[in-house]
Amino acid sequence: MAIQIPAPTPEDQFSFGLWTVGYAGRDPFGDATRPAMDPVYALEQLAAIGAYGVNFHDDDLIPFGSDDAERDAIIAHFKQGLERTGLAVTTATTNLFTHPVFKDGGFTSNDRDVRRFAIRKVMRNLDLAAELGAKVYVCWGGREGAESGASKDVAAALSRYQEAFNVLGEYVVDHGYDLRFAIEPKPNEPRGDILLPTIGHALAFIETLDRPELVGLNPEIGHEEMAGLNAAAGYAQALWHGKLYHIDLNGQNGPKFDQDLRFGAGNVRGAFWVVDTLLQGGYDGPVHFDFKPARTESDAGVWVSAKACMDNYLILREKVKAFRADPEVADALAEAKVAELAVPTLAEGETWKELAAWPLPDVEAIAARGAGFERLDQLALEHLYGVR
Ligand SMILES: [Mn+2]
Repeated sequence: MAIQIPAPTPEDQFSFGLWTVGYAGRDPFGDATRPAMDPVYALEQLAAIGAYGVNFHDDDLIPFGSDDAERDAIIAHFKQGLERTGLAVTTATTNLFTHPVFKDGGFTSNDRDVRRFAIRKVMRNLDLAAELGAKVYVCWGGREGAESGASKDVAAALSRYQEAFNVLGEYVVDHGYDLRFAIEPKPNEPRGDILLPTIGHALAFIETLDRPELVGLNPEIGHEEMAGLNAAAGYAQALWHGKLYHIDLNGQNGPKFDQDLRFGAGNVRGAFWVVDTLLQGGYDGPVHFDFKPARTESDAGVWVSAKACMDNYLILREKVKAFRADPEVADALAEAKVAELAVPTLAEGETWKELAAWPLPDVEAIAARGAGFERLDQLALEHLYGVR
């Protein structure tokens, strides 16, 4: 039952970070297996495979330590590439993790000079992000954390994290930039334990900020699964809070190192439910793939795996739509009382007093009812396996 894979369209808003396709294959145990990639070459190849947009860390585009003349020349060259390829800059972010100065973090380093430098570095790239039309500014605090107990006062670190977002929120408002921040949670790696490790930690933190409306989430499938969490459920909660400002789709096989597999590889079943959650929840932002092409691959393999991210999303979207349109699924959903969960537990005007007076039903008879969830789930699997 082969399905026709749709071609990507601009409405799909598929985007890739320069650091994704540009990953040269360096890992903690081995050197780069591919040469450094020119950002403008990345734009050309992304346009050729049908991508809509591109993202970058400041240092992906402008090498750390470049002087103003070098910076201006790089930006001019990049803008020409954008114009030639028609790619949009959907998102930008800051590298607060590679340079040794950030070895104890950026916003939450114990060293105050580092914290001041980190905020300055973000402010400078916010200017470029706004100039290039980005609407979301991702903040992944990979170095914000610790390996040992006494070295990091977590409460103080959270206060400094809060301070950084308050200062940056003021910066964006004062400059009139149409930009919102998206925090990307991750449990560990590179730090032993990272601050704001899950969607839930980040959601609670955001509500403490001066401008909580300016800050949402950029959940990554792999990061949620590294923590043993259900990524689709996390996306659903972020949507429920109105905080799903951006998404990082990729693949992961359970709690282990951050694999950053192409989207759709790894936990396939989880990927199906992520796509379903995004469609059901009406997510309408960029669909960003934060993956690393395997270091076994040549340049040709990089573009095979990048295109596969989009293809796998489009394949899963077709399968999710077919699942949702299947009359047998509608019947199974009804049997499983899925819609009943949307009915408030108390009737309109009812209070605990009416509930206390409610004549109890036959609890044993209710307990004996089957939920019908297995039938519903098997229908989803049959769509996923391609036999329906
Ligand atoms: Mn990752």
